[in-house]
Amino acid sequence: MGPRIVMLVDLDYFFAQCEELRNPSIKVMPVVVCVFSGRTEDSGVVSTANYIAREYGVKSGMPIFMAKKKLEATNAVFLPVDYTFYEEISNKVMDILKSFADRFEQVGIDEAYLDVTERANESFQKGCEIAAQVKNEILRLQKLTCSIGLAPNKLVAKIAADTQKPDGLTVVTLEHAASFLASLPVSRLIGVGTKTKARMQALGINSIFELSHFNMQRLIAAFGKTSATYFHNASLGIDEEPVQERGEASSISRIATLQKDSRELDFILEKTNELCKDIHAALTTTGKSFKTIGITLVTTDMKIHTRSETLESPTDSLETMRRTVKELLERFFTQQELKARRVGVKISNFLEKQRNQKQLTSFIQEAENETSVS
Ligand code: DCP
Ligand code: CA
Ligand code: CA
Repeated sequence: MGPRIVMLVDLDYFFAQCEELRNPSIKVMPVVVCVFSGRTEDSGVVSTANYIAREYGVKSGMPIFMAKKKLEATNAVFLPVDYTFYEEISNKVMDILKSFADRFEQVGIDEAYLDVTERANESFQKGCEIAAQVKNEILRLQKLTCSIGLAPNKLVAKIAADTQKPDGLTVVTLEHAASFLASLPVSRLIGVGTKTKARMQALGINSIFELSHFNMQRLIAAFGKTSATYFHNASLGIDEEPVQERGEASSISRIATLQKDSRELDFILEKTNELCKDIHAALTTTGKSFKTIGITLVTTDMKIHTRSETLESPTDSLETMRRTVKELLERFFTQQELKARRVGVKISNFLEKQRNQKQLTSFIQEAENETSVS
């Protein structure tokens, strides 16, 4: 069997592009979509901005007042987020994408992986043609531009899509995957966040090339076997994760009432840690792993708040569940002054447990054996 043909399709400056769709006259101006927190007129952060606004240095996550300063001398438009509208458009685009895929996996409101190996007859050339058709259809039917990465796997497809934006199509074949990645910083790999990046830097690893040549024993000593193996394989552009439909709308959740209303993290964690343990026990019987972890908080005013986090890769780890819940709670209580009355934890987005890591390891061993024979 030849290499797979996988694409990642990501819509360009999505929320802002949706706003342009609704009001095409703003297309020629800097457009900034904002999450207004309501405290003062300008408090809150930038959700996203169109590429005209980005030329002035405006970015997702930036405080609104800072974006306003950068765009002071322009006719910039600042608009509030309208998730319902964006979701409606997202659903229509996802339906189009599904029609092009043997296998389809949505990974966010504005992006999805498509496995097109079969319909491309395993031809990368044909895969490129399909990618071009996808771009045309989204433009024709929804008047939206997107950027696509086409590669032998999800890992490389995602990075490829990010290299040319907006309206890009970046193709990386199996033969070129490792050299394509080599010059990029390690932070471009999924799973290398700020902390991991700093730890790698301390080991003298900055580029993906350096990571790929780093002594395996030392890498294991620093990150543990599972992560080290993942990083090593990723640095070579090896990734066997299948493109797969998200698990049915199933989830496991538990909720409990606190002994007293509280916003004290340690007190609340005692309860959520118990809930996590229960959920984990239930999960174990399914033999599945999960990608999304959510919390529900019923506050003293009886309002229900939910927050969730989707991980880069599936896990069945109780520790990860607890850690993520802790992070979500911390974030919630820094944003809100309310006390919690009831707390709940939910995991969802289930996937069958995969044997990838093993497959990857044996792949590497085979490769090493070959070298030692020659
Ligand atoms: N988003 C957000 N806050 C962030 C990042 C993203 O609210 N810190 C929202 C707004 C984006 C959408 O998610 O439009 C998709 O995020 P992307 O990272 O794909 O960014 P964009 O689509 O906006 O831009 P790009 O053209 O770089 O993909
Ligand atoms: Ca996008
Ligand atoms: Ca995206």
